Amino acid sequence: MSSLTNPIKNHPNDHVFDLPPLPMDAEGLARDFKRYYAHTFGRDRDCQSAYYPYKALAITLRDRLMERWKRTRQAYDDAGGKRAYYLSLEFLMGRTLSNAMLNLDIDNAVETGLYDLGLLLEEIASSEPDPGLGNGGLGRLAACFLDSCATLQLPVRGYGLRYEYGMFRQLIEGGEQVEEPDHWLRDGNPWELERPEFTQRIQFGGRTESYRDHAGRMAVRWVDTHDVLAVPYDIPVPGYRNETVNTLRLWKAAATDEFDLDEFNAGSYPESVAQKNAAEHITMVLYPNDASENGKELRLRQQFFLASASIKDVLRDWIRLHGPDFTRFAELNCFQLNDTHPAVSVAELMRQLMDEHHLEWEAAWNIARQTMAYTNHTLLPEALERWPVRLFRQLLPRILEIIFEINARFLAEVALRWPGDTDRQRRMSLIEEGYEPQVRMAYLAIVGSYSVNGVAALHSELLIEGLFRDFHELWPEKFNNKTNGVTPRRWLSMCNPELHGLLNETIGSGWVRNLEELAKLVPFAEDAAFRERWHGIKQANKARLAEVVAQLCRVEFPVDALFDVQVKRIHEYKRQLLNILHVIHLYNRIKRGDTESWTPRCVLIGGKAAPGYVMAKQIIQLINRVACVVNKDPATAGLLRVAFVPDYRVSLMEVIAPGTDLSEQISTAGKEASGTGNMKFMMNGAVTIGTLDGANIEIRDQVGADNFFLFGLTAAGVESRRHHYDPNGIIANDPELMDVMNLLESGHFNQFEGGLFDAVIMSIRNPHDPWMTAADFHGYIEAQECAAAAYRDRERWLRMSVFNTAHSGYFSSDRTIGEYNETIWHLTPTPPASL
Ligand code: 26W
Repeated sequence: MSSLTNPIKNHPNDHVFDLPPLPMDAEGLARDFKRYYAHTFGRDRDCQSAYYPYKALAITLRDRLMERWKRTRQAYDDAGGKRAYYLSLEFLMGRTLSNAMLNLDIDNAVETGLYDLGLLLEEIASSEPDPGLGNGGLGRLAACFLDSCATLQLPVRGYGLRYEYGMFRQLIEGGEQVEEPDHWLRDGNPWELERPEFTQRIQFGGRTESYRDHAGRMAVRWVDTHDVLAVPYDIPVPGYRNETVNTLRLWKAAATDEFDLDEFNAGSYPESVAQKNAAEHITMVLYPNDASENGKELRLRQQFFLASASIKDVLRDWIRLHGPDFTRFAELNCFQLNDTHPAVSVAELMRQLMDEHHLEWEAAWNIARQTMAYTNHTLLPEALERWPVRLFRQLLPRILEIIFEINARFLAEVALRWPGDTDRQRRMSLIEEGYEPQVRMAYLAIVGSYSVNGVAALHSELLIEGLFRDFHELWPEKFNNKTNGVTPRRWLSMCNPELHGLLNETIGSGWVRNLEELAKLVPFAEDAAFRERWHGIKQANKARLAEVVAQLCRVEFPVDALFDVQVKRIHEYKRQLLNILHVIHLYNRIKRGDTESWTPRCVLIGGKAAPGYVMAKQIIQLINRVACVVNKDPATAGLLRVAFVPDYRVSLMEVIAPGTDLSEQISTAGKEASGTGNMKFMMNGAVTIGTLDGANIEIRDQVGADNFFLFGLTAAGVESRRHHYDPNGIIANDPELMDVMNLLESGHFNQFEGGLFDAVIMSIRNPHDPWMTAADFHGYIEAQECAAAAYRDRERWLRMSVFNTAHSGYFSSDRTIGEYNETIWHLTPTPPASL
């Protein structure tokens, strides 16, 4: 590549780049669309597939993004201000097309232009694959954050991996989860731009040796490595109607052109080609584990691959703009680590600065700990990443040396502060000793960062009182909270256009950028005509959801029923089991004729279980068996329906959130770091039934206790109950729970398959049940009864619904990102020159 001269670069003037702005009106858009459809893709009216219209439209829009993208880059370079990098193994972006049209403010023009050609935009948009490059909340949060950074015109770049296979597709067969690979890139991705010119070389394996550098100083080099190329693919991230287009840069692994000479000379040509293949496996597949680490070597390779490539990219850019002088680097750069997944970056930044750019330890360390910031997303001990020292030594020997050195210096600091407290040194060490010593990635992240944050007020509190207590004692100023948020563009404007319209008409359009303006809705809750329109929109959204449920689950959801929804990853701590116990309780009531002043209810549950998480998979099966029994029993007609929606993902949530009445947020208190689905439901006018956990607490504070159905133990209550938790006593003393357990234990939902749900049942009866499902059952069914009663009073419910939307302003990710910027990043908003 470098041996060729670039004919454009050497052109005597810049006019090759001077292009008139592209038209943004219906006619101009339709013209480009037709040209791409006919001339680029060679299709005509006989083509049956909606896929080519989608591709033609995508490229039409991408051209518009491209002009703004270049100007945004230019503005950031010209300003020379500080930049931030969001490092994440997951970005759950969802579909791009509708979001790009909304943010470019051409949704109406496109719709008109296509309509004139006899095409339906909605049909075209729904043929876009939904890229699932994330597991759940953490990955989707990263995507919402990028949207807000672009909308606030902050110079922030996302760095991630371009997985060939995203999150598996979930099929339900005979009530059980079956996983199917998701080859989302098969037909290409029109939104990405390959940038081979910025390819980086990443080292693995080998050994280290010391040598004297040109100045006679001792230095270390990492040699005999097996290298892999990292090729960047850029995805445009448009801000909301502001001309800014930021970048998400995803790395793909590619083999180098070299052969393993030893193998080659030994005559094993096929083996040496196969090795190249292995290099490309690094970015083949997303690990589908949510909240449990499994210590696989390939996963550590992915983490280092992301860290090394991204840091090299940033340092290359730095040298391009500032030359090889790093004195101002920390002042002008910062890295936000999305959980510990990219935490190896701390050591990798040190390595590059010392071994490749010849800085001394002290200088490199000062840069690392002034540029790295770490966000924790979970308190669950099983989700805390630890890597065997053995694995590090084999895969990343130089990185291990650096981690040992960081640890030695850190423990000396601890010893200085608490002389003789060896127990504390052992507790705080980056290395957990034992039969198989492990590197504690969270501790590496804390020691190497200037900021450590949790994702909701309670979560941040629990972190400093528990998991990170010792570190908080040492460095209290490092710790802070940033309550999560979600982007109102995707999660209100785009997914609920009817409500968007009503809001604009009622309070103006400022709320899209400044969500706190939704508070102006409060007085309208008292306006009966307004409530009627609110109701009409909700019912239309429920009808749209009911259609999807009918199609995917073969279950009819009548729109007058209460739509009660829980969608999220399946995990014991999230307690989908508690939800289904309530369903069984309602079924029992129906069977015993206890249906006076009944509220018809449709219960929808969805979510994926990690493929190796046996209990979560059984819970899915139980939900499906209960649904089957309930739905086909004539006694439940018009009273109760239950469905499990397969393959829950971003594009499904875009239909589910607007059509939901009651949002289920029922985790064991102290276990859900924040939750973000809870915020999407609230914005769309659902009322929450929930525990005092994560951001639920702040949701309730905002909307008021009267507009939230609260139940259950507090986080402190859960911990104090542990010592004397007696689920069997609770069951024996609660006739309704007893009835539920009896029906479950009788095998009513697993006829002819004795014992199928024994493990699930035993977990409820286990005195060591960490999730204390039985403890919260009674409170839960009482709160459900309150919700049912509230729903029967239509005007009361509508007021609650309006209040929920009206008080959701705090949960905009614009607010969250504003706080990250105010207290951690300190970036200057930098608008591009307009076209
Ligand atoms: C090592 C594998 C692994 C993978 C994912 C460990 C841990 C995770 C996380 C727990 C993932 C996650 O999605 N956490 C969620 O992050 C959201 C955004 O902050 C929060 O809203 C959720 O409460 C939290 O569970």
